[in-house]
Amino acid sequence: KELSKWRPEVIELWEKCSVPETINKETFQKSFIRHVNTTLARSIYNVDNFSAYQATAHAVRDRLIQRWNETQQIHTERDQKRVYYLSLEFLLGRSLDNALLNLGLKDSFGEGVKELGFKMEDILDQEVDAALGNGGLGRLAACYMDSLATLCYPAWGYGVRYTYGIFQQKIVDGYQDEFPDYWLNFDNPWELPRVDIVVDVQFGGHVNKITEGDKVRHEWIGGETVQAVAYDVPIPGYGVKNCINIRLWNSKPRRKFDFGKFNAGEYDQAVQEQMKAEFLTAVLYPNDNHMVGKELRLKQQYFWVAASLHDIVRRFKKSQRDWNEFPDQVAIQLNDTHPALAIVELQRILVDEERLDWDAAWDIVTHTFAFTNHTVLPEAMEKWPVPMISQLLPRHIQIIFDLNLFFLQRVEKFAPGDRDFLARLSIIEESTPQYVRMAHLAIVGSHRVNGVAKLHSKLIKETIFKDFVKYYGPDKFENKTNGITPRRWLHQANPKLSELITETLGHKDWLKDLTLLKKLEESVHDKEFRRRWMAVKHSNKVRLAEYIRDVVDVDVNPNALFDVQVKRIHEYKRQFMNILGVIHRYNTIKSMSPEQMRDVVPRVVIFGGKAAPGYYIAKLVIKLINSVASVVNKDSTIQDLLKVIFIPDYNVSVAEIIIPASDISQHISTAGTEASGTSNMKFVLNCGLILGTVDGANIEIHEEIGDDNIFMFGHLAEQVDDLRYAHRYRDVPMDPHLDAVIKDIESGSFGEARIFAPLINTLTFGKDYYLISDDFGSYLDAQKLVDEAYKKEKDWVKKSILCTANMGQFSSDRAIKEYAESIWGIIPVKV
Ligand code: T68
Repeated sequence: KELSKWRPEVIELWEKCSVPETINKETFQKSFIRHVNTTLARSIYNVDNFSAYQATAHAVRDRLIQRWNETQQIHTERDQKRVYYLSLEFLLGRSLDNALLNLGLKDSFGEGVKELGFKMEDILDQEVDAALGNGGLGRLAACYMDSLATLCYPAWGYGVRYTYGIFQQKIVDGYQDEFPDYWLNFDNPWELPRVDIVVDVQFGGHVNKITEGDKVRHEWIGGETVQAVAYDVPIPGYGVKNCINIRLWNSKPRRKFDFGKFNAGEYDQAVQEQMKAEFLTAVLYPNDNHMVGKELRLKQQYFWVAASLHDIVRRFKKSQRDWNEFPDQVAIQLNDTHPALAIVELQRILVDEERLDWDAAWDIVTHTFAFTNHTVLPEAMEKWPVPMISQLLPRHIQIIFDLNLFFLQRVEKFAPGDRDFLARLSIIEESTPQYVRMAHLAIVGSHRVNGVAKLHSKLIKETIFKDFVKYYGPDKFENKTNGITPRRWLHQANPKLSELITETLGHKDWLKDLTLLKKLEESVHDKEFRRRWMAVKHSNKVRLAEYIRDVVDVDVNPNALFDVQVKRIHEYKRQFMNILGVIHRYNTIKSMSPEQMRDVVPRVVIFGGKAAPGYYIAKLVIKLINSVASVVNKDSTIQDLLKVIFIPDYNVSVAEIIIPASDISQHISTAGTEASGTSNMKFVLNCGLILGTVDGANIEIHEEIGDDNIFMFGHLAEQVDDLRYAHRYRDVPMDPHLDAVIKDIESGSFGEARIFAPLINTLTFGKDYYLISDDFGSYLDAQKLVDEAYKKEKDWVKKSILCTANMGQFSSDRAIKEYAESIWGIIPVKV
């Protein structure tokens, strides 16, 4: 129909000209030079590495756009059910290397730039990370996009285009300092601005109640309007032509300028309102696993949800289907509760705008949404004050109360007279002021709820969502253990290991079916293979040692055991326990005779991670690590047997250097607190062993790789309540080794003791909520086992091989297939 307006010869010409050119070294070079000359307006006389990066990126982008277009066309033509992944965070990292590998262009482009006088590594190094996320949750969304594209599912991501990503961390005098991440400073070749796709989003105003015959309807007249502009980020699949889309929304003032104010001489105020609109998507809130009740955050959430739903509904309406087919065409996944307002927004659109009756609309809504929970920590549970929502979204708060009323009426029938049960399930917390519990809203509005690892999914059913399980029955609640993409986290981050695996298995299919790694087990008895495996690890350690020298100016020995803990700094993740263990190790070595020292395995203990800017205790942990590092690293009496490194500004690109170089990594959260963890998977896939607690995905990794290849310690989740109770109400003696370490800090061995007093108080006056004292003994024992095992080199390499070989389950491809089949009901559409 659309084509009929063109004459046949025009269509023919169009088709002739749009045949994609073949891609090889020569066509790449032409495209590179054309972009230098035209896109960058430079010439051979002034191309530096950065311009070379830009030109290469643009050459790749041209190809991505072709694939993106084809994919969108075919998905539109087929009009099959799509999944929309709503995530307030996408932690994508760099794109160039990933795109080259996924498109299979790495070799030809590498040669191409070399002939033009550049090194591919230098070019890749120019790219700044897209860091639109805090940690695990945002990175998970990025891995899932990679798998959705690779598995050819019809899928879109929806997020926010923050002007500032997660802050940059610098260490000044041992303390964390934050700097803005203005990542869009230079042009971003990985986004396609869609200036024509603009959605008006309203806030505030009032609601009109309109009576028509015996019917009442509501009309929301917004007070303030902000525009959402779409920026599309193409995500190429690996080894397929499919290229999916993440649509990020940017806020912008409405084109309409308040000339009334302007003419009244209030020019500055008129401009200020415009600027306020731009500020809406300016910054990513830098807190992970912690709720911050800022009004601007709530505004961000609604802005993004409203723009995304408008887009989704518009796409659905093009097919002119009946509304009750909506859930057959659309699945929406809520990545945590951040997009939970989408449930209310869809109900509002269906009832107020499309004039469906309430129950029919609610049936559509609940069959459309599914919700992933990522935490059981109480301080992370989102709840918003009713007065704040009322002011910002007056119609939505009415809908929330109505939804809650009808929901509680059903619950009342289920448990007549049980008022406590009703109060516990209610979407509204009856405090002063009242709060809206977003997790409750997400559960009530979804047909499926899932946790992110087996233990976590069990815990949510037994604790925070226990009453909902009683009401809905257990089938609404599922487990979907997280996964990681092997393309970025092995092939790209660890090219040497990837090559060795491909050579050994005789194919690259393992990159699409990670369970094929199992066959590596057969090679553990091959001495030459083991030698090469070790050599790869060693060269990755050399690469990290060079990086460490560059960023913190400390020399570390690549033959030492590299012991790594990199993740957001949080009390529940217990970096504090790690550094206390380091002090214990340091004091033990210091008390040794030269003879005894000969038997010690040299260690480099590496930390990295950001603390939320307002998280005082977490920031003190960073200071303590750096204070210990500065004492230990210059103590010549310990003969380089111990080094402590804090790598600043941990992000996706830095992770790609650190992870392949680890011998042991630590995942030591208090049992029951880390929902899953995903870096644990990355480390083990990269043949690093782990030292961990019985928590999150550690448990399933343990099941897969076996007892001999992992170091587990500490109390179990089911013991935690009793232990906490004991700390609270009884005088529990502190672990003696821990006591000695604390006394050492208090004596000023690592700088002024008073600095660390608040930190130490968390163990004493704070009643050791994270049970460091309870686990310290078994932690030190496990560390001893690590040292002993590392001395047996041959066995260690075998363990390391078995780690990689048994990680097949933890591919994000497996996770995405599970979501697609049991929650979304979508099928692949291959381009
Ligand atoms: C993480 N959560 C979990 N949250 O902590 C981790 N929170 O165990 C899990 O593996 C991962 O999610 C993926 O499932 C987060 O990363 C956040 O970053 C976050 C951000 C904003 C508000 C609350």
